[in-house]
Amino acid sequence: MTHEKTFIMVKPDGVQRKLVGEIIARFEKRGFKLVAMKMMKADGPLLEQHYGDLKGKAFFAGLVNFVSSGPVVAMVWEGKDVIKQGRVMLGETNPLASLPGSIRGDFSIDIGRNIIHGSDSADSAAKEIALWFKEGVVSWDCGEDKYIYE
Ligand code: DAT
Ligand code: MG
Repeated sequence: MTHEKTFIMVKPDGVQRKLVGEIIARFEKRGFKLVAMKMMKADGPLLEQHYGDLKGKAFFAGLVNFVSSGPVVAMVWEGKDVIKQGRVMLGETNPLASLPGSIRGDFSIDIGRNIIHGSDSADSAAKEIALWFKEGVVSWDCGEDKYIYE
């Protein structure tokens, strides 16, 4: 189904390092469709909800603190299998385990500075899109779709 959606966020390290355009370009060139985007500062309560599954982890406070330290770019991308494909494009959580060609493998080194977030399942994608884009996303027809999907 070509209307699957995933939540992708460039974290403060990716914004500071001016990787927003590079990341958007990779998703666009692959053929995925941007249906929502905003730059914002995420506060602690939002991030505690977003990373709720990780609450018991030793790195949780540091993670929330870092991701709230500066602007992020939150996006929703749409397309066939985009949740799984987005994760493959990101690489592994630990950049040192990420292959060259992946975003984390090409642009990062430390796990706590891995520059980008991507939903890991249909369930988390739905929750994250609802959490970050309460205003909803944009539905639009892309004229190239007939050259991307057979
Ligand atoms: P991912 O971002 O690949 O979905 P995750 O959901 O397990 O990974 O963790 C969220 C973020 O938390 C991750 O991008 C970086 C940080 N993190 C995860 N494991 C960590 C660890 N062992 N030490 C420090 N930060 C960690
Ligand atoms: Mg995760």
